[in-house]
Amino acid sequence: MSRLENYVLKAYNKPIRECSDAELYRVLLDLVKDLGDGLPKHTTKKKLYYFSAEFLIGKLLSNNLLNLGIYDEVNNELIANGKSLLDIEEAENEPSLGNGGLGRLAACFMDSITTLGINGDGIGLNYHFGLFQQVFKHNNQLAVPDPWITEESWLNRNERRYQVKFKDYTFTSTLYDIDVFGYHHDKRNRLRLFDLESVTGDIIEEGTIHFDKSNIEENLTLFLYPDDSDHAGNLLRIYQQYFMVSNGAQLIIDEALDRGSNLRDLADYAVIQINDTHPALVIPEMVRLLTERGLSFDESVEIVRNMTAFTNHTILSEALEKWPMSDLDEVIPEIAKIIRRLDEKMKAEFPGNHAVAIIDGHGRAHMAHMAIHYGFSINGVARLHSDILKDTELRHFYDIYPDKFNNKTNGITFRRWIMDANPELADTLDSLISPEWRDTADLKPLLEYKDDKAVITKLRAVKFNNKLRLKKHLKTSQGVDINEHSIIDIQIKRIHEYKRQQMLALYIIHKYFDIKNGNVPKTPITILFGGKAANAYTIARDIIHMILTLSQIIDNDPEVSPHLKVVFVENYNVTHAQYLIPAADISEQISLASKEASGTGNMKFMLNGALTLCTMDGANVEIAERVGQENIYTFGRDSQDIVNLYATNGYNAPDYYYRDRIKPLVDFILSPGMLYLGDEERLRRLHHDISTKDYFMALIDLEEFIDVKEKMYADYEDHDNWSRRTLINIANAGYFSSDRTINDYNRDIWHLEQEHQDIKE
Ligand code: Z57
Repeated sequence: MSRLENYVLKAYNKPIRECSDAELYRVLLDLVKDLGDGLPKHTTKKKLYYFSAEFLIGKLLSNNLLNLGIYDEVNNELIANGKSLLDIEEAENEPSLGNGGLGRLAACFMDSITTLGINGDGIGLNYHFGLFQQVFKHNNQLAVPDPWITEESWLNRNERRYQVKFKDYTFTSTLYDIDVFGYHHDKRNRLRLFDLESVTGDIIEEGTIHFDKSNIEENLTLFLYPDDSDHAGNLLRIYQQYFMVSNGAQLIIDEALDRGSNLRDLADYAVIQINDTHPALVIPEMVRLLTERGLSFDESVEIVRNMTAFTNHTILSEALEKWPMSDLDEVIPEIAKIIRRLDEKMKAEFPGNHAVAIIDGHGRAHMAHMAIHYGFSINGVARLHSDILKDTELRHFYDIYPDKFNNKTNGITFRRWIMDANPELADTLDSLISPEWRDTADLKPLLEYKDDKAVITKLRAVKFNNKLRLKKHLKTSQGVDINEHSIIDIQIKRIHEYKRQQMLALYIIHKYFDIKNGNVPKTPITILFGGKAANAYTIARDIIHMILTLSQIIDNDPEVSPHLKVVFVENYNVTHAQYLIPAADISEQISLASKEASGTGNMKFMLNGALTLCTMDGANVEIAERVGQENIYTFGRDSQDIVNLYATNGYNAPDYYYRDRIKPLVDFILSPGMLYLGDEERLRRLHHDISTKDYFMALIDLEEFIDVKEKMYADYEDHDNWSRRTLINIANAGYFSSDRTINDYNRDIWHLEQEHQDIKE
């Protein structure tokens, strides 16, 4: 009897074929957890703690089966019994413990850390409602709570508990662990998600979330802040952050003591990576804990400095947290006191250098500044971004600490983003270049086939099948029909002015006019958007409204709808992404240069054989460098131009708005048809914003964008050459494996023992 049959029989006393999908899900959950429990533990002296407010892990069943190496075995047995793993995974809720790129990066990193055989856990919070679910109603985004935790889940209750002291409360935490498995490797790591038992969830209301300050006890881990590079500071956020880092720091000390540390040598036992500013309070908290255990302040500070490294993910100042000292005094006075001492200590060392102060002239504590002074490493997430940090945003820090600065270009895990999301492409690669790429991420051997007609045709067939799969998915998930023979053109990411979804919308208006004028495209075009807007971010919600209204106008127009379709995928998340990305022909990466620190969706599309349409921003620069100018479409002002324009106040939206090619497109937002179907207040506000302010300069690159899109659609008609260039993109994607990224972090920052080093690039 097979392992699975055995489990099913024990649980339900019947054969596999008589079980429901929900029953099989439960059995597989148990089976995987038991396998995990049987794996050996890491025994190394030093351990990594990756602190992050977000871990956007996605559904785990297939991914865990894949990493444990039993995916095929289980899948085949299910098929033989008339079941499907995909249907079974429908029973799993996607944990919504992240907003966007930063949270997803943390999830990819945990996979790679484990796959490389590094001893490292993730430290975070177990938000009961995670990020809100996005629902569209009257062409508007509504935010609905997402109670993702079910009775049986990947969360394992841990017996560890810690006391966390605030000014007005002392809480006892609880801890949930989620196992993280590495691909083909036997040692497991864990995500350690701290929680509070008293959190109930009663105070959630449809669409809005009420925060009653006197009720921290019931609110602390209730929800994830719906921000992405967009700031909504308040006391609850300080409560959450301190709760996370205090638990994490106590865990580090306990585990290090268990392994033989005497605390003076703590930096030999632990290294902390701070993912953006959200966990930066771990620095004063660790100082507090060490002084409480008898070490001097200065000694504690040096230990903490030697064990802490910081990653910056943005240059948008509103996302770089600055806490008013008065707020810190109100919530965590002891920590506020330590921050003041850290500030004094640093000011004594750099007298008069106001640019590098922790506490500024307005009494606000800059979390990034604290993390740079009191850590040993600061890195950006793509080469261009790291250069901008050194030359512009953090140049005063670079002047005093040049050796702390380094770059770690982001990456993505190939387990989820090709093996799980695009099995047909993965199998094709196996048969062409041998399955070795699954361990090495080396896809370069594929280049040998770039002129092989049969291979080109095969890649095209795989793409077509993925379009069919997406079609079916969109039909069941939101009742939308797309044409599987159309060009699939996708922009999926959080909605933000700097990412310029509004610019793509203006292009769609151009195309709409063009088709009305009789210029029908040879191949029909489907443009898909996906992404949530922070609910308090009005203009972002206006942009969603504009796109939804526009798509309705197109659907209603029989002259246009056979040639152009616009879909806004509702509630975009990791699960949707796994269907969308493999089906894409065109990857939209059109941020205003300098503003997108890296991007990681860009890498996923490339790996899945889409061609990129991009500005020279973030990691797009490195993608372009690898595939060569003939195999990517770039346009727009570069980051130097944009940085200069901001510095000199040199951009004036009306200069662009009044151009002949632009004005009619922007004015369409206020056309009778749009006003008839849409919400006048939203549309007027958006029109006014774009035509007068346009802070993120959607209009500056619009004409060039239109031209390059037309060229791209025209080039698509040469099918063989298009597919040949997708092959070149796939073949060069190896560098963007998060295994390479983590290998770099470990080599340059963490210096941990690493069991596996199969990385090629
Ligand atoms: C977030 O998702 C990112 C940066 C932030 O400061 C916050 Br808050 C959230 C993103 C960047 O915008 C992306 O460019 C980057 O690829 C991603 O973090 C991972 O580094």
